[in-house]
Amino acid sequence: MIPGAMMSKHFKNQDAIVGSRRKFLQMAGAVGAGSALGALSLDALAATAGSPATVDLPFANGLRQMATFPQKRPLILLTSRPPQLETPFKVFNDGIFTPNDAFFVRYHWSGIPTNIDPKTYRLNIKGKVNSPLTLSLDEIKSMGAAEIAAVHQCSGNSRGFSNPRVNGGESANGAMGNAIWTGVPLKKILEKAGVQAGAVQVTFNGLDHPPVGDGPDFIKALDLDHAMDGEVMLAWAMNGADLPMLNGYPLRLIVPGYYGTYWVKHLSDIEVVDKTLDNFWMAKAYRIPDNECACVAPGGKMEKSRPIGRFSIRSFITSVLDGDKIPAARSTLLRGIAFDGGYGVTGVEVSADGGRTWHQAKLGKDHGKYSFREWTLPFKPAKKGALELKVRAVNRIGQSQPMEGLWNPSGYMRNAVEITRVTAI
Ligand SMILES: Nc1nc2c(c(=O)[nH]1)N[C@H]1C(S)=C(S)[C@@H](COP(=O)(O)O)O[C@H]1N2
Ligand SMILES: [Mo]
Repeated sequence: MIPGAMMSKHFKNQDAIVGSRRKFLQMAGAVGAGSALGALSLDALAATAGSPATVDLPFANGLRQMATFPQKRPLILLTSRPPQLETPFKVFNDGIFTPNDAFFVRYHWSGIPTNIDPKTYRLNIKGKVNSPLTLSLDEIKSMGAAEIAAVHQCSGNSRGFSNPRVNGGESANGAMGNAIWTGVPLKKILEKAGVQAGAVQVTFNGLDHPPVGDGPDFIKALDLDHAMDGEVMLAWAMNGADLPMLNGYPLRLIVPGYYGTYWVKHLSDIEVVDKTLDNFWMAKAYRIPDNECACVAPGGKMEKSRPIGRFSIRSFITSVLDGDKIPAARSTLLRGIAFDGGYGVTGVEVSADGGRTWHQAKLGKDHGKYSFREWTLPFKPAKKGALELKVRAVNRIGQSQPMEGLWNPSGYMRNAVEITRVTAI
C-alpha cells in the first residue's frame, strides 16, 4: 500500500489529503513532541514508510503491512482507519521503556483529532461536584507533576493466538508498552472540584467520536474509590516528552495495572455521576467472565460477566525470538520482561525441557510495581538441536501463568506461558 493512500483513507473526513498530512506534520512540530518530525518532508515520510514491507505474525491471517504514521516509526498496521498499530516485538529487547515512536496505537472510531491547540484546549470537570471546573493545559500542569512507570496494554493484546479464534483486532504480543508517565493525580483534580455525597463513579470522555455520529461515543468509567486512589493520573507526557498525538495528546488517563480500555485519550470531559455507567463501552464491551480465571470452556459463552479490570501476569523472552539460533557450545544470556496487575512480580523462571525443570532468573532493577521488570538468565543448551524455551512469572499474591491459553469470547487477558522455539547450533 502506498503510504499516501493510507493516510488519505485515514484522514478522509479532514481536509484535502496532502493538506491534512501537512497540517498534522506542522502540528506535530508545533507542539514540540516531534521537532525532528516537524522538519521531515513528505518525501522523507514516504521513503521511511515505503522501506519495510510486511511482517507475518504467527497465526492464521497474520500477514500485516508495516506503516509509518506521524510521530511514529514503522509499526505493524492492523487498521488504518482508525489507526491501530502494533509494536514490533523486538523493540521490547531494546530497553525496559518503550520509545514513544514505537508505542502501540488503538482507537475505536475513525473520528480522531489530528490538530489540537494546546492554548485553547480545555478539560471540563462536571457532574456531582461542588465547583465544576474548566481547566487549561497550563493550569493542569501547574497543579504539580507526579511520575509513575506503568505498563499500558490493550485488553486484546495477543488476541490473534486465541484458539478457537475470536472476533476483534488480531494482535500478536505488541499491543503493550511501558512508559514513565508524567501528570497530575486525578484525586487532586477531583478534590479541587469537590466530590458531592452520592457520587458513585467518574466517567471519562475524549475528543474522538464515531465517524457518522450514530455509534456510541467512547466513554469509560471508574468507581469513585478507584478514581480517588491517588495513582490514577491525568498524564501529559510519556518518557519525558509530550504525548504523541496518536497516544492521546494533550492529556490522557493513566490507570496503573488496568487494561488500556480505561486509559482514555484526548481527555475532554470528566463527569462525577451518581449511578454506574451502563453505556455500550461499560455494559456490553470489555467484559470478561465473572469468575476466578476470567475464562470459559473454549468456544463457550459467558453466563455472567463483569467489566475487565487488572492485567493478568505475563512474561516474555525478548533476547531471542522464535526461529533464532543460539550457540550450543557456550552460555547465552537470556533476557526478557515480566509484569502484572500491580501486585509486583517476585519471580521469573525459564524452562528448556517443556516445563519439566525450571531455572530461576535474576530480576533486574525495580522501576515500581506497575512497570516491566527485566529478567536475565545465563543458559547453555544441553545439546545441539531444536529447543523450546518457556518463561513464567509469579507475583506477590501467588498469581502465575497457565501453560495453555485460557479462553473467553473476546480473547481478552491472554497470559499463557509463551514458547520460544530456537535451535542450538
Ligand atoms: N479517546 C479514546 N481513548 C481510548 C480509546 C479510544 O478509542 N478513544 N481506546 C482505548 C483502548 S481500548 C486502548 S487499548 C488504549 C490504546 O492507547 P494507545 O493508542 O495510546 O496505545 O486507548 C484507550 N483509550
Ligand atoms: Mo484496547
